[in-house]
Amino acid sequence: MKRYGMLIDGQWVPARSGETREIRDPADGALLAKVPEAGRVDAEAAVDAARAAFDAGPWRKLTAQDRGKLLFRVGEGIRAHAKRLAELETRNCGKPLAEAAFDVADAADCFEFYGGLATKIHGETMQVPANSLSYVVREPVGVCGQIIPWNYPLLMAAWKLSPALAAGNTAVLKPSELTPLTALELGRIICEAGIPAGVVNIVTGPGAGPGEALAASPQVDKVAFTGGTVTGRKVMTAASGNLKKISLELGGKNPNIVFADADLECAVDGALFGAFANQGEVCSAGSRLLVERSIHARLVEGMLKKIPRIKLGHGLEPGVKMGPLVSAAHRDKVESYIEIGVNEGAKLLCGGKRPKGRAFAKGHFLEPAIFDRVKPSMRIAREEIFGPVLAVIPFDSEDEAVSIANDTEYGLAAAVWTKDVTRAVRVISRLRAGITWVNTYHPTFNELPWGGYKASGMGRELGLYGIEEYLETKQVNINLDENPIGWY
Ligand code: TXE
Repeated sequence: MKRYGMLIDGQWVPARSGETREIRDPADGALLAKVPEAGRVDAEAAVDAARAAFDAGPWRKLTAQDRGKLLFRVGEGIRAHAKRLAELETRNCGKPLAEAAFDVADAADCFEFYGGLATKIHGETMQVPANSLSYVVREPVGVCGQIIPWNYPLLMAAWKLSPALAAGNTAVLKPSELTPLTALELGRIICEAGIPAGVVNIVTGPGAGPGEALAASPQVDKVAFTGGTVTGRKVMTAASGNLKKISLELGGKNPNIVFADADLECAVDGALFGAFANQGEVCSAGSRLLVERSIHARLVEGMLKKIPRIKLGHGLEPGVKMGPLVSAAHRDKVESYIEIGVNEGAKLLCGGKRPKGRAFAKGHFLEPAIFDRVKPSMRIAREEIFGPVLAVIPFDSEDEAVSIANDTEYGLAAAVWTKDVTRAVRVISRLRAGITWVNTYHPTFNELPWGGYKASGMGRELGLYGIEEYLETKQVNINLDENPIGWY
């Protein structure tokens, strides 16, 4: 069991209250670490440090090239500790080791992507109807409050910190209270890379208190949040106090649409992976499987044949494809949806139960569930469950598929499976979602914008679009007339 401090102004400190939180392995309940349980005052101290580092520290004087080099060093540091970080991620949030290892490499890539981008931030010169040299410069927004969830703890920290730092901001990162460990390890790597004190602060604690303080603080210029839609609304309301800039990445109820002409084997794989990767605890999970009626029976049969291959267990065990859910409370929530689905009249084809046996006794495991005969009006087809529960909805025509797909408050991701490229392009253009795939599900690239339409959030992360969220735009007008204006 390790004791962690949190990172404020370059120091590893306890909570002012002295309180700590136990961090446990969701697969077996083992005590992994104790971390400070920050309160509002700790978050405020971290904001003060980030404010001072932005307003008066050496950070703002660094060249973009130097900032870029520091980010590359962070990427290298992540790679140097990749194995340990992946194991820690698996222990803390439950995901299988292969998935954690992928996330760790992706986090390093993300720092490198934005390390490269630091030197490509530029403005432009404008012709204006006056004798003026007029140009536009891009500047950092300032102090960024960054609140992240528990499903991709290290990767979300990378998605938030790397564009903010590339753009020259300072940050206070608040990991989920359930999964702070890899973010704290990242803090260590960031310090070792030579990023000055106060530029990155990491506050561990719950939403109530430190999370709220970050969202509301008048000293914070921008808040970036990834999490549930209900919390996103609260963050947005709190952020309105000083009208801080805001970006939100929220939930989804994403349609994965399979047409009859799709390659069936690929579609079966894509449907399962879309729904059950990372235990289904993914905002972009393909949790609604829309299937053309003529292949419905064959697709379902194909999935049921493969479901036993999704081996449950501790994510560190070889061959395990699905770990536990993140917490007992979250499993309760997901189980309540199994009950809701059954009561609504959907047909539970498999899963939805706690697996039996000693290996599972102390973990928050749940067998992957597939519901058939789901109606678009049912709650299991409308609400984000955020667990291994797939709702299968048959359709008869392309128009009907599009209409069901778009009939949701969300608009994060969507996919289409078909061999007809014209249809693929046509359907994708009609889907109201920010992230779309054809004949695949889930690949995510640091180069491309990530974010949703409608209640799935606002703003975009990643790629060139992602850094925009961390930049202000300033116009500069240099008068080239030498005479007084003579207005009066
Ligand atoms: O998330 P929260 P929870 C969805 C998913 C899940 C549901 C609830 O459907 O079942 O949200 O999960 C911090 N002010 N997603 O409760 O509350 C909190 O400490 C400021 C989708 O775990 O959104 C954590 O750091 N911050 C999702 C972060 O917000 C607050 C990922 C996320 O927690 C706060 C996770 C407040 N008032 C859940 N309250 C995705 N989009 O990927 C909490 N927090």
